[in-house]
Amino acid sequence: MSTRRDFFTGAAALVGAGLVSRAGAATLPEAPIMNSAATQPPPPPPNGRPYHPVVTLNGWSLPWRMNNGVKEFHLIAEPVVREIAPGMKANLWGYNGQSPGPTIEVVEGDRVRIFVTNKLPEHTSIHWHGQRLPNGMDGVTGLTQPGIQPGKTFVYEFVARRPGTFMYHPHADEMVQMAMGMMGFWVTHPKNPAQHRVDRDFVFLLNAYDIEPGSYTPRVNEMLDFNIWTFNSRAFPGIDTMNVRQNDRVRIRVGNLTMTNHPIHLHGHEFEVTGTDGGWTRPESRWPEVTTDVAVGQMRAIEFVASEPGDWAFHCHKSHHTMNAMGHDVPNLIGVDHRGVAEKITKLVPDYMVMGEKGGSMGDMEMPLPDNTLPMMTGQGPFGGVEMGGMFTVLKVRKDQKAGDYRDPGWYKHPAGTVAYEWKGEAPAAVRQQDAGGQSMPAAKTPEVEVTVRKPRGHQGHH
Ligand SMILES: [Cu+2]
Repeated sequence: MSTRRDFFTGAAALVGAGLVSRAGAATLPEAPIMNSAATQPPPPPPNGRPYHPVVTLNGWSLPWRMNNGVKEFHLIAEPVVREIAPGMKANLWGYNGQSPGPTIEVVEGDRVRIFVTNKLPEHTSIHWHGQRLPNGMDGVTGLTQPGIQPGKTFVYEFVARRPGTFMYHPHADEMVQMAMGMMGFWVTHPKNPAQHRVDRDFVFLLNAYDIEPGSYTPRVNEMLDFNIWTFNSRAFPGIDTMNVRQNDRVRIRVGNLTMTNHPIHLHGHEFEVTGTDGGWTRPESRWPEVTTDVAVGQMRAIEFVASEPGDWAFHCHKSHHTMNAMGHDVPNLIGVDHRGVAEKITKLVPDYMVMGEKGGSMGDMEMPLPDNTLPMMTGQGPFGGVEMGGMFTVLKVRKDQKAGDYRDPGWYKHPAGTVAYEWKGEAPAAVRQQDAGGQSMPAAKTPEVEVTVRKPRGHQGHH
């Protein structure tokens, strides 16, 4: 983490805006910036009421300054470069060096003052999604405040009345600003740290971008057809794993600021939805799930005891959301013998790619990719290609992971005899299904075809 030291040289001009003195502060609080997309383990709160910090997946929590009992934060809305995964960077808009912005953590009853400096080329505002606050602090441009013009700093101040999980995002030129990645997480911890206590508390936002393969900047006029699906603006294998100790009580809070719903699925464990952005669910209202849908603008907190050791997949269950760009516009050719056909189709469909007629494992396809483009499905596991991209990561449950240790323990070492294995005995005689007339159905033939692959030239069909 680095501190924006040069900020203070510009502070005088911002003080001159006349908004700071109204908040009773002589100077603006420092605006720390983050220059890494790696998960930053949570620091314990240095002052104020105690709480058990959350871990933002591939993110960080914003430090504050205590000023006469008020927690002061400084967010800077600005263009950032976010690494989506090794091999791909995106020009996004965010806060304090990253997109999404830093997580803000406060405690129920805290008085909070947030300075928001706009370094974007257009006006912005911040809406504190889900909070109870004075109407004029709700951050809706035109309705509750004028837009924060470029170069200006606004102050939001309210008491964090309700404990729970919240998000923040602009309510100004929303389609552009959210498509560019302006969003962040907010957690208000309960005043009593023993309440809703868990051992590990992970948070992240779901976000989506439309970035043409080979380019760096999202198309912001996209309404539905996004091609980069991310947890906290990271795509697998760039998403950090969630590393826990066996029998830890684990909470994962997921907020959705994309334009579609995401059924979030955990392997190996059942969980309960214990919270929404409306608050904690009542225990008698909960039921077991292994997948929970997170609709647009919603947050879901799920909880479970991580009792099963192993490397458990955790992902969106829409299969095209676990793929990176170019996963669509590709015809299904399973069972198709395309000897000689590819050439004809290519004349009709210039970007046509031939996938294997045996299922076409895209993870193994060696396609020449434009610069700054992620393979569609990728990531290496201990048994080979994972063939995933996008919204996918792994929950690693280990007996010997120390409390408070979030380091990656490496791949799971399966006890002998607990891994699916190849049958090496004699194959049983094939039994054919009989049709209604008692005649034997012909077996499906697997044609032998050489699969050729064309380099995709773009993303036609989107315009
Ligand atoms: Cu999804």
